Amino acid sequence: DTADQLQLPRPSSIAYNDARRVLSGNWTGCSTVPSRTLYPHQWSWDSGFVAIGLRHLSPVRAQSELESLLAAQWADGRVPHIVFNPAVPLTAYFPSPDFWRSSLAGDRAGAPTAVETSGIVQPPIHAVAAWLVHQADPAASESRGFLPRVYPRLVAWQRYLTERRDLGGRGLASIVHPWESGMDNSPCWDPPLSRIEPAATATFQRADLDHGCATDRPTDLDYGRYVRLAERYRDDGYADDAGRHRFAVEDPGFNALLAASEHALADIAAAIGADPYDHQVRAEQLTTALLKRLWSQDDGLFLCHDVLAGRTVRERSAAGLLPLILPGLPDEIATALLATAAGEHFGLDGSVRLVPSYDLKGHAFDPCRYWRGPAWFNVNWLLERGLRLHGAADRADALRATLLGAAAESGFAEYVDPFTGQARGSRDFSWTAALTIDLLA
Ligand code: 2M8
Repeated sequence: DTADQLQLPRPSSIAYNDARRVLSGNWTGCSTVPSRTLYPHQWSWDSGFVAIGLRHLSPVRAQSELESLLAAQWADGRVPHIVFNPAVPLTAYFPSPDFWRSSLAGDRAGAPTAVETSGIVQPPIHAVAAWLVHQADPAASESRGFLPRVYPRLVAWQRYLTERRDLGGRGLASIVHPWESGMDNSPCWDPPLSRIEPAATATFQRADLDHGCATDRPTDLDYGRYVRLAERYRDDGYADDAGRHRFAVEDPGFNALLAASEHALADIAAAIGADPYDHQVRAEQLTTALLKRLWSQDDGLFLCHDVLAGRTVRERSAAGLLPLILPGLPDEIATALLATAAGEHFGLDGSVRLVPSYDLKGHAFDPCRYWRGPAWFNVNWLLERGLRLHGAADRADALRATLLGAAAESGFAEYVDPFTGQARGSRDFSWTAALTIDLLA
């Protein structure tokens, strides 16, 4: 099928060609692995970012990236955070399908039986990605009926989050596991995680340390708690009824993507002749709830809320800047967020190359350790769009230039030291390559 081949790149840049090579190498035939070594299956929000890059190379592959993920959707609407490739040995990644046992959870939450998945979710970038994929080549999208096919699944996914996951009854979705934030070991999860009795390290075998440096990864204590929480959720049939969860946090990054996806669903609905009104209302409601519940005037930042403790988590994470992607943000909030991004905690005024995942001045800041300080390309790509949306074109241009430089120089690293741009984690990482292509296209 020649339509499925990667088209020749338009911009004749070395970075573009190298990024394209990374995406080709990580393509499995219907989706893309985040990394051949560290993450050999399909991940939910990774596929969203990957589709955003792939749309410039092959609209068919970009559509397939999203549709293969949505094909593993559960009957309750949840889109699992991992779709497992049955050809990959169980020992290649932990936790493997025999841990999650999704196909056995079929009755309650309606997990698919034809494919093994995890039972938790990740940030809902998917409707945003679907709309961008469509816009890149409307003819290719229309000829395959892409939007009418994905729209009902995306709606069910968003409704799972706004209805089943509003655990605080405050108009926002809660994450029930740190992995659901995509920012696994962010210091924001330390207080709510401290209440979780860790599973003994001897009861599980991490696979990540076979490929990653221990100082760049979460600790064994973190993993013990991740395992305990996931086991509980699994043994409870992945039920979300009130009172079942031991960890429930409202994350501004997750909810910003939820609201942005509701805006995208409004655009998709209008394009296929459905009524966009409900989506517009929900986007507005989510934005209002973010402002009312998570905005901190003192910090000039959105903060996480620990639902079970009924407390704000007083840690500054880059997730708190992500509502900048929302068009409906009041001017004074956008202005305050821009000032915070440029200030001493995130350094966008020139003291860092890329925005760190966590407060430069925070007690837990570590420039090497995963989501506790390093800069990530998806977060910076989202901020680049947010800066542009809110009139900070010069800053957006500067961030775009450093993003492109750091991505290529680091060999498309998973994450980098925010000051030096030194590569951390795995190389040839898919979303780093995909977002490079998007910025160059
Ligand atoms: C990381 O998370 C996985 C668990 O989902 C892991 O550490 O094994 C995170 O960076 C997450 O955001 C990302 O989606 C995933 C795959 O790239 O890796």
